[in-house]
Parts: sequence; structure tokens; C-alpha cells
Amino acid sequence: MSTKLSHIGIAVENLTQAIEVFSTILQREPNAVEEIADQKVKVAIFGAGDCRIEILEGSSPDSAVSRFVAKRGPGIHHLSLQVDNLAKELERLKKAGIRLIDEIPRSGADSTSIAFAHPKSTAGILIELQQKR
Ligand code: CMX
Repeated sequence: MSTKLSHIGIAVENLTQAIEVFSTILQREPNAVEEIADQKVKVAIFGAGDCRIEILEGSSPDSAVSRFVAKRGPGIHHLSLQVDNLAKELERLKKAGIRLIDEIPRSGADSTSIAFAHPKSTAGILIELQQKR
């Protein structure tokens, strides 16, 4: 079994402006820009070595990302870890006493299944677990 850092999610107020900034910093265009209706976000994905950077803008005021930005300002929103077997991993974390936001995986960006653990039980950092579909 292997768990590896898949991406870092960054919450922003304005995706278009953030794409310009990260295109300048990384000297490349985003690999993809898409909307994930299920998560109420618009996302720009940049490759960065073995990892990716996902820039997120909430697509409605009640989106988790919009609430995060309104409350805490823009910044690092979550870490995403890629796992081989998401269902098994969720079961393991639940047994270990970690509070899960999603006990059943949802659809994520880039053809993945995803589930979140609550930041209150993971050292203050929102953790996304993802498995490639
Ligand atoms: N990282 C760390 N702490 C966070 C956080 C985050 N991303 N989001 C919220 N919190 C903290 C809040 O600051 C708050 O702390 P305090 O009680 O100390 O003030 C606490 O968690 C509860 O926050 P809240 O605003 O009352 O609750 P929300 O209703 O916004 O829910 C959370 C928080 C984590 C349950 C919700 O954001 C969630 O379900 N997230 C998972 C889904 C998601 O983030 N999707 C977007 C990304 C999708 C993708 O990448 O594909």
C-alpha cells in the first residue's frame, strides 16, 4: 500500500487572477481548468513535479471554499493524499478515531474519487484522500 502527496489545494477569491499569478510563478499554463459541480468549485490544476497545485474558487456563496475564504481569507485549503484503495483507507481511519466528512467517496477533479477528513481531527489541516478512477 502506498500513500503519496497528490496535490495542495489553495483557496482564492478570484480564479482568473490566481491563474495569472501561478502561471507567472510556475512559467506554464494550467494543465486543466474545470468546474466540479458536486464540490461547488472551479479549479485550475498546475503540474509541479510529482505533485500538483490546485487553485480553487467557490462557485457559489455556500461552497466550502467560499466559506473558508470569507472566514479565513485566501490560502492553503487542503492537502490531498493519493491512496490505492479509498474505501479501505476510510474504514481504517474511522477505526483509528479520525472524524470523516465523507464516509462515501464523491467525484473529484481529474477523474478521481475523493473523501475528506475533518480538520478538527487532523491537526487543523483539511485532508482529502483520493483514488484514481
Ligand atoms: N482547513 C482547516 N480548517 C478549516 C477548513 C480548512 N480547509 N475549513 C474550515 N475549517 C475550520 C473553520 O475555521 C472552523 O474552525 P473554528 O471552529 O475554530 O472557527 C471549523 O473548521 C468549522 O468550519 P465552519 O466554517 O464552521 O464549517 P464549514 O461549514 O465551512 O465546514 C468543513 C468545514 C471542513 C467541514 C467543510 O469545508 C468541508 O466539508 N470540506 C470538505 C469539502 C471541500 O472542502 N470541498 C472543496 C474542495 C474540493 C476539491 O478539491 O475537489
